[in-house]
Amino acid sequence: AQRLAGKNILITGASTGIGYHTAKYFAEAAKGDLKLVLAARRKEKLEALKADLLKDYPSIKVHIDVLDVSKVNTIAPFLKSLPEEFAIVDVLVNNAGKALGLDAIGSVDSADVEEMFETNVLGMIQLTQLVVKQMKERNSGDIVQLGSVAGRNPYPGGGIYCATKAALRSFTHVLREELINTHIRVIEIEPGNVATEEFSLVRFKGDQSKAEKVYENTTPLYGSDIAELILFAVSRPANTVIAETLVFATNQASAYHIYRGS
Ligand code: 8X3
Repeated sequence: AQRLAGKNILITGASTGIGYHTAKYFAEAAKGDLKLVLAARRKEKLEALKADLLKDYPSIKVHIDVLDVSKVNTIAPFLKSLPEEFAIVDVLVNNAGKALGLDAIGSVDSADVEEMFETNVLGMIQLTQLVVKQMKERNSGDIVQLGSVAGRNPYPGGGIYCATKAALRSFTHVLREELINTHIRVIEIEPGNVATEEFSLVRFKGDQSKAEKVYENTTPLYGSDIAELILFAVSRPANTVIAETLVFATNQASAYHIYRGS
């Protein structure tokens, strides 16, 4: 908690899933001695989360703002509009991301291709470029990248999503290389199957039964499990960087292999 004291944490995709739980875990660990910038597309969800956080930790400072990272040219104005006390980002959590469909290459809707690349890659790159600039000036900061097992084990039907996460992984490695002579830490978290409220629902465009099948007969990871890891990584001492973390549910061994009781 001491290591987080007073820090300003910017989380994208903060209204739900891993981002939402990360906001809660940081608030709890810092006992409210923290600043959170929570960005997502849905304002009502952010407002509810902010109210919740303030109820539990009256001393916490929370700034919420609507941001759709896929609209890349809105990212600079979003950063510029941060109130002064939130303007310096100590920890950037690049969490916003999505998978759409499981279509074979040749049949992937081109709007889906664009949406996945704009969200997972172009938006993430733009935000990182802008934030790393200020981190370099101060020679401090943490950048947490939400990768995926999909970036290491590409699977049939994941032609685009896996490519976005491989791109994130490559970009992240370059960033760590380039920042080698700084105090900035680059942390990549690569979850396997995580049952968040919406990941699979979004992938299957609202088809509840398809979404539920992903986690059927397994005990998956939950958003809170990944939030706990992000918190752990960020709260290591300054001489330690959790550079990569491939993390599975106990009954998963690769993107292709999940034990479902048979
Ligand atoms: C999410 C994990 O296996 O659906 O990044 O690609 S998977």
